[in-house]
Amino acid sequence: MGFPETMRVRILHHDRCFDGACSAALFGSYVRHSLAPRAEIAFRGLLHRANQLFDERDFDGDLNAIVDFKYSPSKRVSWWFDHHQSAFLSPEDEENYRNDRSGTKFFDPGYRSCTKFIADILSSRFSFDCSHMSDLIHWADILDGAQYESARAAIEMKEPALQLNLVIESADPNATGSIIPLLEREPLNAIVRRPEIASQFERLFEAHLRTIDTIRERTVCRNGVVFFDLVGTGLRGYNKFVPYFLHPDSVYTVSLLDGGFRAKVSVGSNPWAPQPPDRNLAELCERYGGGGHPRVGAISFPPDAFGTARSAAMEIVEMLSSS
Ligand SMILES: [Mn+2]
Repeated sequence: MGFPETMRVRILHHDRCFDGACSAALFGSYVRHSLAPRAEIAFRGLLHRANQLFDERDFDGDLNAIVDFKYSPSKRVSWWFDHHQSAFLSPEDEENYRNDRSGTKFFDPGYRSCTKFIADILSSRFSFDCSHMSDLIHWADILDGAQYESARAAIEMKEPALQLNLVIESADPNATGSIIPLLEREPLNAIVRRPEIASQFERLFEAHLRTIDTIRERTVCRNGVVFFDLVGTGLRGYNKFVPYFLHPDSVYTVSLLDGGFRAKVSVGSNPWAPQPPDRNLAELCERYGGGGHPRVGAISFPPDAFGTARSAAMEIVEMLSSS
């Protein structure tokens, strides 16, 4: 393909997400090796929020790609990959995607990870050999698909991929841009041994252990549904498997927290539940303007709308308790 030598490629990815970072690294590798070898590549993280998700000015590359995040009908976006069930902000966006004939926009909610989805598309349709990133593809599929052997393994974080996941999930918005290029060049165990990553992990892991105690103190578990409210604790997030480590017999978790730029209700299900969860959590969250996957979803409310968020959380607890 004939692109100018000074071409700029902007890759927008789900921020603070291991699968989003791996998806960006894999697509970046394709750009560098096949699509536009001389292009200058820049990454930008995208987060779910209560108001507008996209700003047209974010699409400032000569070529713009979105990976592991919602669809944008913008004419400036030429590549898109997503596997979230709630990929479309509106029926109009979905219609726009269905009518797209570019051949470079892809959606399959059947995939556990967007990284694996991109790898399969790039190898089958664009003859791109993804084997140099097979370890990353493997781990993105395990992490995004919650395929750990146990809740204990998930929270002990002995594997390098789990350690890097903690660093990425806790990063400041748009701060993973320095980690993504490493994902293509270095094995995961080398990345987590880098002093700047290792020191972040140590600090975050200490905080993670304290978070387990905070959640333990604030948790109510009734009819298989775990609920906790972290507003006022200063916690901006938590490892989503902590509730199942604390309550192995639970089926669902509903939580409320102050995410800074949003009041966030998270709804999850226990991958190791004694009886498999049967409620579609993406659909449940969509009723409140949120979304996600069948097994895990979230709703973003405006930053100070804790009352509204708490009411929604309690309604969801009731619905899940009676199922
Ligand atoms: Mn994903």
